[in-house]
Amino acid sequence: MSVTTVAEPMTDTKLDQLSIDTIRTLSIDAVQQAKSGHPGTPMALAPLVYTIWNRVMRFDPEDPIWPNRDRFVLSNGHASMLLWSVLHLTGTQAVNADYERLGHPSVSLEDIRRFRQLGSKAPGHPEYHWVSGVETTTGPLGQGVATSVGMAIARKWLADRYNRPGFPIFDYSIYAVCGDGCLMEGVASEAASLAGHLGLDNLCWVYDNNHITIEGQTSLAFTEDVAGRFLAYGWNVLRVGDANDLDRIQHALSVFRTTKGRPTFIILDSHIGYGSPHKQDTAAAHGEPLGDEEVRLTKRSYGWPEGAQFLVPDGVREHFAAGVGARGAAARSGWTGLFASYRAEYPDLANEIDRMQRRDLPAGWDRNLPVFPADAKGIAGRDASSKVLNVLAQTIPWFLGGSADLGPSNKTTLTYEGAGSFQAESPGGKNLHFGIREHSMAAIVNGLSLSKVRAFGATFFIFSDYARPAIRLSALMELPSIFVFTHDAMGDGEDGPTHQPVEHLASLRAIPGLVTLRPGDANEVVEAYRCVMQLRHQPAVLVLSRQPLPTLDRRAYGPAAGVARGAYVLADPPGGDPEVILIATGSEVSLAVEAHEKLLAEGIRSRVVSMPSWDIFDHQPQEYRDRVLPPTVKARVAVEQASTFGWERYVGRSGHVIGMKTFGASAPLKALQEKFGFEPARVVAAAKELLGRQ
Ligand SMILES: Cc1ncc(C[n+]2csc(CCOP(=O)(O)OP(=O)(O)O)c2C)c(N)n1
Ligand SMILES: [Mg+2]
Repeated sequence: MSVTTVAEPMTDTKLDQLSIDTIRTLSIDAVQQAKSGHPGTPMALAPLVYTIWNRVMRFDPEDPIWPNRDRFVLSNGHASMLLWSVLHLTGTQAVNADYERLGHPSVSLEDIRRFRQLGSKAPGHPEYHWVSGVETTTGPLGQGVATSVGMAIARKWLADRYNRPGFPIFDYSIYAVCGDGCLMEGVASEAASLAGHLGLDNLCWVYDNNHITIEGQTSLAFTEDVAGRFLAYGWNVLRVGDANDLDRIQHALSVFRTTKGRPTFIILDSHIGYGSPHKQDTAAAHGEPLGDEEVRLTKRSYGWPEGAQFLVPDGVREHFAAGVGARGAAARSGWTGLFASYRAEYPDLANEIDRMQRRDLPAGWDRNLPVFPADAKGIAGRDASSKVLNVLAQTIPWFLGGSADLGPSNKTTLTYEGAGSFQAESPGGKNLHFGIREHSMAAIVNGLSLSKVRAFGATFFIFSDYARPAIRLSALMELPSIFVFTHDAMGDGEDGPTHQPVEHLASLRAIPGLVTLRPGDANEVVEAYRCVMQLRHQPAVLVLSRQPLPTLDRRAYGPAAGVARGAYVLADPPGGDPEVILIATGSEVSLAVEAHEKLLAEGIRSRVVSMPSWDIFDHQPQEYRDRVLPPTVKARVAVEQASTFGWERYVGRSGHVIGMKTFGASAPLKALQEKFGFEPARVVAAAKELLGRQ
């Protein structure tokens, strides 16, 4: 067979096979060239990915961010060459972070030749922020499928709010491909359970049932009845016994599209390393190059020119153009026309969609935000947050979220008239009930964010650990996901050390690009939200108190708007010129203020800096940072009910940190504050010691 030129008209069947083998051989060659990567799964799943993309998916390579496109998630991200091949062969165009089309392909053949090399648009794993056409970053197994549930929830919500009779503005489907690894991960189970409960019939997972993982056969560790499990979750379960049978794959996908009330799970029996005479069906095909000789033998088995590398035979790109290209272009142009009529009939809704797609906020989104009067008794961070959330959810129609079964404790439940609960029968509800599934909650919030809905997820701060892998991905993807964590420190006293975060702030502050905010009073909570809502490409964590915190009198102290700069001067000695600086966050801000008043009374010139966010402060100009923390003032005390880890950067080597070096304990808050030294007298003593004024 001639593969470089098409001498006679090719049948569609031949072109199907040629296209599939192009994906396979590009994958093999790229891994071989890189001397690292995962060839086996792309070799096995090329027919699946080909069928989804070229026969089924509604996706226009000319506009990979068209809002009503079908979504494709490669949850087994190690098989990234599947995605790079198909993005290349479809000629998918590049788009930048401002959603502008750049006029060049997203993944070039040169990128594929430079698979896994610095700067290549074909990196080791699919990366959302880096390559257009990637719908979500995958690689940590289980994340992709869990995120796909968020995408499916978003689609249901969007359809409910924006579709009108004759105007199916949002009616896309979500396809996710996963392997054994994804299905062993807890996060996938959490997400599948919720998807079944919610009856997400716009969601289809295809399971690559190849019985192989890295250590060998799945019989080593994974012998459950996967089909039975998904049936029990309430999914429709289908099976395709041969991963090379395009028609059966297509049929299963068509069953998915007509199935109502349940998500679909397709078990696809495949052979990892398909076509490799010595490596097929072995773990050796998973994660290393086949080797030169095996590459030759494999290409021979495909009827491929053995010496050719990175070959895209004539006719293949055209075949994709005639398949997904033509179908996607027609669908997008039909939709564009439909949306123009929709805009004429429903201008306000169309305007909302426009803004949402650009991650803009509606005009006047912050007009009703509360201002809290000074109050010594004060209000808990979570209660202030509740008021803010209920305002924002009304002024920003596409802002929604929920908690992992802690709504009443987190105070994140939207209580205003008509907020509603998101359920299968009420997909317009704005309260999401994630159940006790923190990890998938965070992944689902990411899926919502990827769908341009503005979303938050909530739990106790201590359980942010359960969500951390997905929080990390939100930062890596540069998504404006919002995580609301209450019970920020020792305030949950009697629950004891299992419920008292210690290292969590340090751990989240260490995630690049994540904005972590721990506001010190109710007005700082408001300002923290004001700041967070305006982020377009960064996730944020809000760390809020369970117990009331005094609402500071802003006529006497610095304005809470300083939150926007990460840290600001809250209190100074008369005339300024401090000799000691007290730096605090969250519940320790009022403690620092108390200590400051005592120091002033003793004639010590102290300054209080409220520092709700390290991340934001670190991004301020040097001049501002030096104004808040003058380099000449070396006597500095930081106070925070959390691990002291990292505070040296602000207090310097000569400073002092009052924080946690051990786990907490089970006792009333007052006793804990005394035991661990979170009392004004202790702060005063530390300041005086630094000044040598004992
Ligand atoms: C959370 C997580 N743990 C471990 C890994 C490392 N890892 C990558 S692939 C893989 C095996 C996956 O097996 P399977 O999903 O069956 O993929 P196949 O080899 O069949 O393609 C492992 C353990 C990972 N990427 N993510
Ligand atoms: Mg496997």
